Amino acid sequence: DLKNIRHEKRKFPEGFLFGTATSSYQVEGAWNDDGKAEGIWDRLTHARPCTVKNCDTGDIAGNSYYNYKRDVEMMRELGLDFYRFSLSWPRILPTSFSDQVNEAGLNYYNNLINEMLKYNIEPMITLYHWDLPQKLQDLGGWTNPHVVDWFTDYAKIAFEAFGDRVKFWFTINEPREVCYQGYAGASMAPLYNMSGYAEYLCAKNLLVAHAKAYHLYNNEYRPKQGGTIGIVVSASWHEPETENDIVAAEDANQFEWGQYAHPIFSESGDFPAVMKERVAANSADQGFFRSRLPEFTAEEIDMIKGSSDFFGLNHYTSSLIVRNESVNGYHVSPSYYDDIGVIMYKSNTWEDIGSPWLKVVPEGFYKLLTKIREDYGNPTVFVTENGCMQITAGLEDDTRVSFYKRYLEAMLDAMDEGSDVQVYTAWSLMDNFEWMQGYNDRFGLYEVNFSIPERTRTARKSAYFYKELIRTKELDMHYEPDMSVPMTI
Ligand code: GBH
Repeated sequence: DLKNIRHEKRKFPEGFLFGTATSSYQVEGAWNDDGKAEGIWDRLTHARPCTVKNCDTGDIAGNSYYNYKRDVEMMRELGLDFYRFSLSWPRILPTSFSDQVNEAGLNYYNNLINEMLKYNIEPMITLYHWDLPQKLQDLGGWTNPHVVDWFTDYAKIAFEAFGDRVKFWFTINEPREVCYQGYAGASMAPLYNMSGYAEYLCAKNLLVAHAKAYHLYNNEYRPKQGGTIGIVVSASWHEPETENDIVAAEDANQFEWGQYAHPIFSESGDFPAVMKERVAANSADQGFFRSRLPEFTAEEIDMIKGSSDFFGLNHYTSSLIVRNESVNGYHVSPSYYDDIGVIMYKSNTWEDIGSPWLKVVPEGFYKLLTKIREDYGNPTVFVTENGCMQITAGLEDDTRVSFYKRYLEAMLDAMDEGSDVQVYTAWSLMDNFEWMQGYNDRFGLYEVNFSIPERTRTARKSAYFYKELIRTKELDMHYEPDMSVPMTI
């Protein structure tokens, strides 16, 4: 599968950082221990259990709340420079608001952070990776503009508690998934299913909340704590089906991730022009008095512009794009996809690893990094997630080793042409609760045995590969991990 190898071995630049990532709801478990409040994923998995594959829940997950020492041991085995994890808002703020802080929750994160620092592993914290307190959801969650205050109060508590030791902060993981999947679609908590409205309200509030938290850190904490902070955008590459679909593919890029990147990283700020035009035109045709896309004020545009020290990028796969203006009723109207006016699908020439959405398309990663460099003045990029799943259990994950080799090669190609990528993060350190796919889709460098209380973790072949990559700071396309050697620190 490693056709057309252009380089046998390639060095990473001096100072390049390698890590892995997880998120709180996906690994912690202990869903109501020690004063943790209910989050939107607790509610979804308990109240509508079988919307998730196999009726799985994150009640116990990998039990990292109790297994954090083993987790840090795995980081040491791999030789990670850093570990990116997220804080559970409902674990830290039992009332959702700033009046009470759960000491036990703070202790858990302090223990994890201190254990990592003992071994020189840099903690990187995501403030929000999808587990909103249920009480805030009852108030409308990200569609309520007051979420801006709720989020910045929570961020302040986190900067105060951990900022003396934590120098890398991510405000929000994947706004597109939060807003589209959670509020427009019914594929993530809270399953709002209000496409055409709710995702746009969410997008505006989320960007303002992010920017307020950024400026809070920048003004009050950076001077004394000296860290760096930004947002994490999920971006797929959108490839035109034919020459005729080049504009359509660009529209898809602008809606799907430009919606969040353009307000922050472009010169002009604000939502992308094409998005404002298309939603306004459709809204007028549909008889609305105003665009379904809310406007930012001039001050908001200014505040959001530049509010990220780096471009945090989660990238997995690509889609093919073909123009479809819905004249034949392909999309419900009004809806987000009706507003974009495209159909997205997967090329049958792309490598299939058993997932409907994740096809292996390394050249899409190269094209995406190139576009980010060209469109936004070559921002520093932190690749905050990249990886692939396996559907069946097992340690010999050759497909994943090949995935990593080829995506890393594509990333190095973009870096050779000037992309300023400084950080790479494998998703994930270990198997975890893969949202609507439950424990079916496994992304771990370490396998987790979910059928025994210990939740034992075992290194896969890809863990051996990643360890060697980090040890040598070199991508060797021919490296074949030897799993007969025990994994040690
Ligand atoms: C990331 O999202 C998340 O940050 C992380 O928590 C997650 O575990 C990881 O990816 C792996 O999925 O089934 O056709 O509706 C990645 C972006 C986009 C991936 C939507 C799942 C579902 C497509 N996600 N996609 S579909």
